[in-house]
Amino acid sequence: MRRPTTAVPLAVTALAGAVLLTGCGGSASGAESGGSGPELSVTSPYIPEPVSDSMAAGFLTIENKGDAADQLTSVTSDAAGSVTLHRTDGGAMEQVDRLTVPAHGRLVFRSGGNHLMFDRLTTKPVQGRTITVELHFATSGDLKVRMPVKPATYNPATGH
Ligand SMILES: [Cu+2]
Repeated sequence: MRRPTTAVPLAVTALAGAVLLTGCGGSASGAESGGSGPELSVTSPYIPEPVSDSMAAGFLTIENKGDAADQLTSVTSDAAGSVTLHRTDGGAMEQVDRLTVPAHGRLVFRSGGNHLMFDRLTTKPVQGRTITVELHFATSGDLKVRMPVKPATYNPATGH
């Protein structure tokens, strides 16, 4: 759990601000033209069996076929005391309050990038089990996702 240096988050914040402004302009014009709003679906959820008894990471892809962006604002699960959103920037990981699912785009969680972080596990994710999480979105509301526990070395690209 490395914390980024002070210089990194400042640069990241500036960058994220620029992206956000562009995103706002896009969704505003989408609303004016009577867009359909976000249409979310989840693919390839999984949790690699963790070494730790208390912590685990989770990965999935959230697709948005709609005309408006949405924001993943929090995640909850009966299997963990807390689930937080993390992103990885320049090799350092940081917790974030929310992540954007762009219109006609996707938000990808993958090893070495964005991930869900399960803390204070109440159910140990053992291979073959399924952990249920609830994703909370700013616009779309709640989405329940069943995340299968895969081997620690699982690679979603190969399915092994
Ligand atoms: Cu993390």
